[in-house]
Amino acid sequence: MPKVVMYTTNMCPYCVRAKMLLSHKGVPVEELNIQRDPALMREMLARSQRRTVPQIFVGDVHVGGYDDMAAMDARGELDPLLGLSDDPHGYGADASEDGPT
Ligand SMILES: N[C@@H](CCC(=O)N[C@@H](CS)C(=O)NCC(=O)O)C(=O)O
Repeated sequence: MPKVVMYTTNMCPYCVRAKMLLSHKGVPVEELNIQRDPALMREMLARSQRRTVPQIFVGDVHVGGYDDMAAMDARGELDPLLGLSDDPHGYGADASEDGPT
């Protein structure tokens, strides 16, 4: 499973929601709190080109904020990125049932 890094601040409802989503999937998150760390904030800006928190990275892939991650999850794209599934649309079981025509 690739490392998941999340830039956060102390009072951040979107960060809480993002951490809950990943926690429900059993994914460990390295949290980098930028609140009192200007160097870390510059790092987040440089890596994401965004100023809001959270900013989430799965390995080297910039997922974005909570909304971006939730949308990826709804499209079935998050689990494969996290290494939890390699069948993003869940076609595997149905496809084998259909068989060749
Ligand atoms: N759509 C973004 C919203 C993120 C957001 O608004 N975060 C707040 C903290 S919870 C923030 O960074 N506010 C500061 C700002 O908007 O400059 C997401 O889902 O991550």
